[in-house]
Amino acid sequence: MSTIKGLSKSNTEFDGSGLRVCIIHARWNKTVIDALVAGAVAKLKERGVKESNIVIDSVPGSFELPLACSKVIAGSHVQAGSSAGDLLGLTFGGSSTSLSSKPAPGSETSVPPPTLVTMPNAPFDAVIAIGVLIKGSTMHFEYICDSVSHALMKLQVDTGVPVIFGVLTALTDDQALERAGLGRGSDKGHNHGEDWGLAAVEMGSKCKQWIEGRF
Ligand code: RBF
Repeated sequence: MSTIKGLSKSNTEFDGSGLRVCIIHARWNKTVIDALVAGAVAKLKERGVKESNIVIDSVPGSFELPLACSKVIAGSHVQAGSSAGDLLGLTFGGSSTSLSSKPAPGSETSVPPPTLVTMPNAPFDAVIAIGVLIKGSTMHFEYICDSVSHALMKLQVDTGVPVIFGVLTALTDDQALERAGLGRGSDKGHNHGEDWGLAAVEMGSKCKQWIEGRF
């Protein structure tokens, strides 16, 4: 049966080429997280956001997302104001892969050296918070869902920086998989990470316009 639910397409294709976006994701439920992050990145790039202007970092779980988003928003403003950074053209830790300064113990990946990029020091125009909460047998799910969603909303209203709500709150593993386009049945579902990438470009562009009094 068809449904009336869901996101309708915008009439405008927003241009992300002048935007800088940060993705912060939790590491719980990694299979689903990886697909959602990939979906978000694909749509950011499709809308023209440069790879060097996509910063990605992780936190342990969804409960850590609001604080992390708050700190990266603040840090990007500090970075934007830092004249040394301006002169050197330093990135916020590399480019579109990681903010982390050290490779994980035992990992062979090292953080690339600072590189010259087009827009290295601009404050983030949008932040995407990605987490996957799957209901268990205790009350953790309810507490984390409630506090994280409220904190992320408060953060975007307080800072004026769009914080995209990329937190899946699923009752079962299958619900989570389907919302990342990984469904185990014939219907694979839809990758909501793609919607979050598009939402970041739309909200980042619109907020830039609105703040200048252009409507
Ligand atoms: N974090 C998630 O991102 N998704 C989860 O489904 C999730 N479930 C949790 C269940 C329990 C019982 C606990 C203790 C933590 C869970 N967390 C989950 C981690 C949580 O977001 C946070 O990282 C930790 O509580 C440390 O602050």
